Amino acid sequence: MTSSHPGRNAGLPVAPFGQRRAVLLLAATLAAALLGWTPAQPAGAHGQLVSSQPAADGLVEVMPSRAFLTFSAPVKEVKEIAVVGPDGSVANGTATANGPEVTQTLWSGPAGDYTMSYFVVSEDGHDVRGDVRFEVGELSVLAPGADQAPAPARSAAEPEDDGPGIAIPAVVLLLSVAVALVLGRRRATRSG
Ligand SMILES: [Cu+2]
Repeated sequence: MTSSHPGRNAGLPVAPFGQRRAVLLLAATLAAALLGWTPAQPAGAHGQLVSSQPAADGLVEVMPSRAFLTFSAPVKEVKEIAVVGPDGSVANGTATANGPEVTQTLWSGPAGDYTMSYFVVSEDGHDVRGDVRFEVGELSVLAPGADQAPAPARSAAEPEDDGPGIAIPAVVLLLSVAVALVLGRRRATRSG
């Protein structure tokens, strides 16, 4: 484009700047309207995995007969639920979706590490996929350090929550003791 070259435009009649800007704005607005531009409006909600059974990083003593996956939005279609362990796949048949919940029937499987991979289509038409890792086995059988493993311990002990509840009354108590001591001493000096 050479039209912006100052030498070529010099002699041409040019609309005042303000007027030109108004025309540009109007043109842009019309173009946007013609293109049907609107802020992206998904047809449905985009789902994410909210919880599962077996739970992520969880330990189950025996392989359950069914696995459940709960999403934050309805599942339109299940592409695949795979549950693979030490002896291969334990997925028994095709998974079914009921609203936001997906159910997969399972064969029994030996103790060990399992990965449940999900691939579903969310309400808004987007693919949602991921892995849930869990373990089948008895607590006593686990190697040392495994009892520090995530899910059960994490929900049981949340020390931060108790922090302020104890700390604030303690501070208040200390402050009142200090105030009482100061007042008491003042009163003592005044009377004595
Ligand atoms: Cu989406």
